[in-house]
Amino acid sequence: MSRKKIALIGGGQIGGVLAQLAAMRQLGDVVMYDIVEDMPQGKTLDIAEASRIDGFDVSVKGTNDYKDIAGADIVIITAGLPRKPGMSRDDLLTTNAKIMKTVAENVKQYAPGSIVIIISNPLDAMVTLFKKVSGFDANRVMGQAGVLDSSRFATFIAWELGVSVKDVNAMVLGGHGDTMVPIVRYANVNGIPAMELLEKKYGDKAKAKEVMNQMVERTKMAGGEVVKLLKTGSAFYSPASAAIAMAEAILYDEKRVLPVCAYLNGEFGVNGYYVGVPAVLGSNGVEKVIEFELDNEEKALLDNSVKAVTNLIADMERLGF
Ligand code: TXD
Repeated sequence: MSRKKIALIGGGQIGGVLAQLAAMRQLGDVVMYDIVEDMPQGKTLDIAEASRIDGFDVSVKGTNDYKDIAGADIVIITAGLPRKPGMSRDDLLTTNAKIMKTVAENVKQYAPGSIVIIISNPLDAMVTLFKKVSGFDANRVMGQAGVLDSSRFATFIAWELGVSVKDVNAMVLGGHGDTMVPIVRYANVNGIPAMELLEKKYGDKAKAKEVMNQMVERTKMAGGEVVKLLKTGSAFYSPASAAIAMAEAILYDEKRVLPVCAYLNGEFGVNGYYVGVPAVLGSNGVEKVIEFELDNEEKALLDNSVKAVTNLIADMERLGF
């Protein structure tokens, strides 16, 4: 079996952690592309020089030439600019859509057999545009949001209940924005409903609900909480970990059930849009979207989130993409 190849488009904050994690877990040979001259070469040289210490023997290389991504099995995209002072949402959408269009054309040309995980914001729009420009089948183009948002939710529940986060299962669906939908009803600790444990802890249903609501709100705003503390950028360790978990599920054909920004064909009543839903990830990418019954409140929240996504896509189309 030949070694797998992972191409990273964008060698910024998240790209750097992706390269290090992919190397340390020996997922395959890593190529990091960025438009900034020398920077991806410098970052990957730094990572490669730790190989003796960390004990990995995959190759880690940086490049400014798309030719070097040829033959990639997985492409993870973080290319794009963050919002700068004075920049409107439309300005950012236009800038990043231009970048994503170029990225998609090059991935199509140089890595036509790859499976693509997109991280760049605004996520739901960037995934949609990549699929449109590349013409790749929907199962081979997905976005990362839910794995991270769910991990944040699980982390807050674990802290609140004083249990290991390894035993907490929690899922967040919907678009990657303030309208995301943490599914409280199914949040559990090794199968025991988290709400039941909160009620036991506080001996009061109303108080338990209030504490859960606080965790739901913190999850929705978790990206902003990190931005506020960092002041010069957004979260980068955890988004990289999330995308690596998705890449592993694909490379090792794990059939993991993860919340993924996936193309919907009528599932959850949505047709022709990318939305965060549980899906089976394996060697064919998004192999199956898993539908389940939502109660009325969850359904209303998901509809609201889908509306935010359709508005975003309409904005992008209005801007000519
Ligand atoms: O969960 C999620 N999906 C996210 C998404 C969580 C956190 C941050 N999220 C978004 O990821 C964030 O809003 C950004 O749109 C991306 C990447 O975040 P990162 O923190 O890595 O941004 P950087 O450090 O600014 O890196 C972006 C890199 C930088 O090195 C640029 O030189 C490069 O993108 N860039 C390009 N690469 C290739 N091709 C082109 N055209 C290009 N333009 C800029």
